[in-house]
Amino acid sequence: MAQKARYIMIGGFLGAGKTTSVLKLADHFSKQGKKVGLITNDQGNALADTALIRSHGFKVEEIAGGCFCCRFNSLTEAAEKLTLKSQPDVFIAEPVGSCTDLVATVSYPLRRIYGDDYSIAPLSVVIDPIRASRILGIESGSSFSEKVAYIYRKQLEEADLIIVNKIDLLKSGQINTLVNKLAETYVKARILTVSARNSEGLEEWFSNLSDNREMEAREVMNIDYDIYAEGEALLGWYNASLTLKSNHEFDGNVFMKWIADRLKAVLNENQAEIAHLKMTLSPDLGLGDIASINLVRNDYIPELSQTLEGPVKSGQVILNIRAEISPEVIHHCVERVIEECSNQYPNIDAEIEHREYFQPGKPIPTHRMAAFS
Ligand SMILES: Nc1nc2c(ncn2[C@@H]2O[C@H](COP(=O)(O)OP(=O)(O)O)[C@@H](O)[C@H]2O)c(=O)[nH]1
Ligand SMILES: [Mg+2]
Repeated sequence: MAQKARYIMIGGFLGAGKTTSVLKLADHFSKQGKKVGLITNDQGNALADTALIRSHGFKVEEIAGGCFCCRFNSLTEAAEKLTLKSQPDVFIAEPVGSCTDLVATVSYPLRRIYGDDYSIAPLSVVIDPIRASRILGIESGSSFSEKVAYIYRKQLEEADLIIVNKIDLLKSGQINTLVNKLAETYVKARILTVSARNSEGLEEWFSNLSDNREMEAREVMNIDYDIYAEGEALLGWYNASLTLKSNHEFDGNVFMKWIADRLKAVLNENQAEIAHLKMTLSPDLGLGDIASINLVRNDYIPELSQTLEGPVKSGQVILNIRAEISPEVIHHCVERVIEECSNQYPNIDAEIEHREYFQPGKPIPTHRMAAFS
């Protein structure tokens, strides 16, 4: 019988560093000569992560309009499509950052129904250490309200591997305090510290995912779906794609930074707790390079994680914002910044092609199963 494909899920809250890690993991397997298929997921359409992953040359399928657990059949269809295209040895899936209960609704059903096709890796949950320290009460600073924090803690509770990411941002004392708190609270999880951006500590993590060992069977986590749904409904979701056209070449990196800085200021004015603001710019001409900018907390700066080498004349922007505030408020913030942009950059014509803003609906999983025996 042919070797089973490996199914790896990298979970974690919005902005934790899942996509950054997924790209590193995909590189890791590619270097070993393995074929990789990636699956992204969003509650809406037009996802910056998909554009980003594609720009790195990986095969990717996007499941739009709902989470993996509620669109389980789309997940297996996406894997089948990738199989038809390129027969991946490894599937790496990034679930929506506000999702939890993935073991019972995705891992176990995959194992039970498709166990002959896939071997299921342990579930990794990536965390931003500053966000986690606030949620766990180790540090003060603005944070989400209790029902959103409930989802965050449930994600940690079901993790086989808790990946404390971005350790480049912390002093070793702070890392130790966080790791100790996690270890005493989430006793079943293995805790690893990494910097996905700097490729620090990744080997140990990736070696835990690479062999063909099946994830351990555990009791299904208790979760209150009403609190989970209320927590998700406190989050505003905003996705847009815009076309940019200009008579003159302009610096796309400076342009992106200007927009992200203004969005941050306007969202802050409106007391939105920013979970993740992510924006990509794909020039129409060029070799497929794209710029990507991110903001993951109100008190941080928008960072360009990928920049364009040359100037741009036209292109496509994808803008994704997730924040604890009503989606209408996010919409008004974006409208205001686009209007300001037309004054700041009168030569650039920005036209919205697609736009949606909403609160995620109540999660209704396709399956919810106990561990395989
Ligand atoms: N300082 C630092 N930033 C990181 C690291 N990993 C990811 N990031 C940044 O965190 C932000 C969110 O990352 P992303 O991978 O999009 O998170 P996701 O929402 O969980 O997929 C981006 O600005 C990344 O560049 C890291 O190891 N160190
Ligand atoms: Mg992502």
